[in-house]
Amino acid sequence: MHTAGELIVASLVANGIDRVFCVAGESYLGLLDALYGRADIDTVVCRHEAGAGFMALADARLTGRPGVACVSRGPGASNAAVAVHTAQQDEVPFLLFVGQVPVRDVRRDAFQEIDYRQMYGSIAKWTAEVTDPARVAETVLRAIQAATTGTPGPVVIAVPEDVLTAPADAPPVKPQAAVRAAPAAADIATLRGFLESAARPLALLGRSLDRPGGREALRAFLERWDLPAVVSFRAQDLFANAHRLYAGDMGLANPAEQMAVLRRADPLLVLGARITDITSQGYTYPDLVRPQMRLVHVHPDPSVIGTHFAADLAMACDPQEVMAALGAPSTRPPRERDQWIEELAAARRRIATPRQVDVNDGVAFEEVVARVGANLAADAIVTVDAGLFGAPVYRVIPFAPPQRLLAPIAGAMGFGVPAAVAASLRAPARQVVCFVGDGGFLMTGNELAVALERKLPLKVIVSENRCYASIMMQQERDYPGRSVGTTFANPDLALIGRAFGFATTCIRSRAELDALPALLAAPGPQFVVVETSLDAVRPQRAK
Ligand SMILES: Cc1ncc(C[n+]2csc(CCOP(=O)(O)OP(=O)(O)O)c2C)c(N)n1
Repeated sequence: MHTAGELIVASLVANGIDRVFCVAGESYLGLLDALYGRADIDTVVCRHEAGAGFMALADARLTGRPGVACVSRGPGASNAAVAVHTAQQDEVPFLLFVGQVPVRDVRRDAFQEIDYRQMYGSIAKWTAEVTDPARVAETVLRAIQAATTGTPGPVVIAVPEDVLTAPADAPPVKPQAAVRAAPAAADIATLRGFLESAARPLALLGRSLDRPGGREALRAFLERWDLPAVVSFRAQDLFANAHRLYAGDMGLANPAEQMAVLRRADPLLVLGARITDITSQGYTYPDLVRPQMRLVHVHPDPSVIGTHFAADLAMACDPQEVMAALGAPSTRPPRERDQWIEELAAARRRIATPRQVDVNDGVAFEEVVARVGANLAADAIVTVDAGLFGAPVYRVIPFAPPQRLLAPIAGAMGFGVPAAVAASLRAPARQVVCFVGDGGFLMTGNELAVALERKLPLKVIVSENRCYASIMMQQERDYPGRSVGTTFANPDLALIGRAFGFATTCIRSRAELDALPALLAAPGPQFVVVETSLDAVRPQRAK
């Protein structure tokens, strides 16, 4: 006979989960105890529940399995909320286990009690509270299923402390077969017709392709069909950015000239992407609600098709199955296709070419990014926090699989460092580089303690400008001369890096950028503080 806590852990292990991220709490001692002495699951002790959650998300993106975090009730669960929201917007399978007050006290407003179904109601895919040990197995099965199917996302499982220690007489939950809907033959025939005759087709690639084998299948498919593609928001690592068919990304605000070209696409084949706010340029691309071109929307989750944009062909099925079913074209593409591909590439080249800006107040961070991008290992993992420093990462680094980009689609500050720690833990032999601003670094930089403890060789590049530049630049544009609430004083960041066991370098001038290739190639952990120019990103200057 085992306890419910032991049943949960055994079920996670049976489903391939080999790592959990946690901050301890008295409300889930029974779950912690079930992790005791297990060699098949690694318990990573984090310093803040946001960090634990972000680490679980990064781990999930690298493994394709749900990321798992365990946190305490009330305060712990509140700290973890940012990761739940990020998992929802980023489409990441995430299981958050929360210790709950004892069953007898549930809904009494007991010490640190929260009704998680209300708290997480609009940001989790599913929230469960298991008050009966006999229903633990069923809940874990449904939680994994909900987190991983359709549009993957976060599931919160609250378990009262006395349920965790109660006997639970059920075998561990075994993995469920994957749900993969195949396309209808008639839809494939229609889509073949669209693509074979199209002079200006365009694919828009999304996160459903971010899975083992997805990138390889995608590249082969695009090449077979001579089909140019843009990637959805922050999904640059789906397809080689230097490829002739890569037409760029849907970013925070694509230039009007590029959008004018993209607007002439026909058909637009949305492959495994949700057409979200940023990907659709604020619901303006394609035209709302009746797109100007033929729209084909392929997504495993029927609920994301036709939510804002009416599709001419709606295929609620697996995008990889669609690529396989399409096979190869039976005719050569129309003659105009080459010219279209060149037009798309030219529009992107204008944005992606790194610029040199002469400034006197530090280093233009774009030059740091360009130098790092040119010196990344072929299988590097790049993590990015939210902030203005990150903008060039998406424009000028030519990502190519198996390189990975882990950046929060939800735009959550604090993601970068924990994501890098989790990535380095998962793949210690790969080069892991984290770009983070001084604002974001002081939110979750404390998770470098895990890097210290586990001797992780990650490279952290902090952009220091002593302000929330992303917001301050908008203030300067909209409220000239009235900056408030956006500047701050910093502690000695290099000293912080050293305190966490990192070799530390400060870069204050363009000439000092020459140190970067060796720092990136160094075997151990490196912490680089860049004195970042604000003049280089001020609104009146060329962006
Ligand atoms: C958790 C969170 N809080 C606030 C914001 C709003 N926000 C977006 S970018 C930004 C500034 C980031 O500052 P920093 O990390 O120093 O980078 P910089 O913009 O200066 O390059 C802020 C406050 C956010 N996205 N996430």
